[in-house]
Amino acid sequence: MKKYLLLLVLFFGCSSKDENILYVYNWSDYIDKTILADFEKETGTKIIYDTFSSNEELLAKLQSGSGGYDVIFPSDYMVTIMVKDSMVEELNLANIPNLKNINKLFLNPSYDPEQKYSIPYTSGLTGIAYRTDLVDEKIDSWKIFWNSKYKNNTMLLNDMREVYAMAFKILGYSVNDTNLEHLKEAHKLLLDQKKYLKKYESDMSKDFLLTKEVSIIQQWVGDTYQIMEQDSNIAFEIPKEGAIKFTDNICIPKGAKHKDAAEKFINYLLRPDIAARIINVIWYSMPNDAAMPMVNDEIKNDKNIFPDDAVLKKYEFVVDLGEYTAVMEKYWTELKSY
Ligand code: N2P
Repeated sequence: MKKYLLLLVLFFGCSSKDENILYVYNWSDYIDKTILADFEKETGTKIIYDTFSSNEELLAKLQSGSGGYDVIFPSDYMVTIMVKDSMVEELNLANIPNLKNINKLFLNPSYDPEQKYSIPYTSGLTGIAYRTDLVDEKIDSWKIFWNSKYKNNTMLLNDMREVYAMAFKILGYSVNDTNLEHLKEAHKLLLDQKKYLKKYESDMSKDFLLTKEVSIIQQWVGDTYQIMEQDSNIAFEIPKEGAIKFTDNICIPKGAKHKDAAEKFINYLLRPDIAARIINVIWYSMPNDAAMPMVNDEIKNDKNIFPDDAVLKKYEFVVDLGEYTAVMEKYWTELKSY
């Protein structure tokens, strides 16, 4: 009898301890970390924070059943996939009143028309980051990655959709093209590029650029601005062919153990002062109107972070390709192993 009592005490003891924990899984370099400590102080909820570097990595982690996350940050097309596969919880918007701070243009997006599963977090686009002290020509095209001068001196994102999007755009196709002949053409182009590629890498490529181990990388806008802050010889260009633009979102995975705390955290991230702090550190735009007066001018006035319509027109949102994704994955695996 005593033994059972002990087990019972242990069980409830553990679970009540776990009550005050929130498991957050976000992209790398995508928050002001001091905000996590502030949330912990304000609410008494401890945050366990973990990062990923592509939507596909996030999907695989969730599909493997590991992680036990309460809050995740999928991009637009990944929300489509997760909703379709019942991988995300319906949100209780009554617990997220700060949604009122979000710009109306970002509400009810095509991937979540009833705003049931996702809250917009950031938006941005992909471009070319490079070292002005190692590159002495004008960069305005993705084709620079095929210039033999930069042999072994380039890195592309370790991200299937981004890499094929770049090749598709050079060839004049959509980033969401599903014609197999076009995919083969893009694949051939990318196989040829491998001669000049050091590595497919999303997070660490910034460090390689900082240490001059590479001179040109494919990178997202805010991540590039984060290192431009550290080194004035780093610049960012929008390629004339265009590429991917995205909205990243906040969701709660199906079966999350701390849904209330997760919604409290989401609401916290939408608080104007908190959102402004995030923008000022990560250099990505957030569709939070109320935060804008607190955002640094150099960010607010930057045309790469807040692009105008002419730029946005060249860029495309990724959409879920359904079963065709597996076809692209086959080519991607070959490209990486070649
Ligand atoms: C965060 C990069 C996220 C941009 N470091 C791609 N959704």
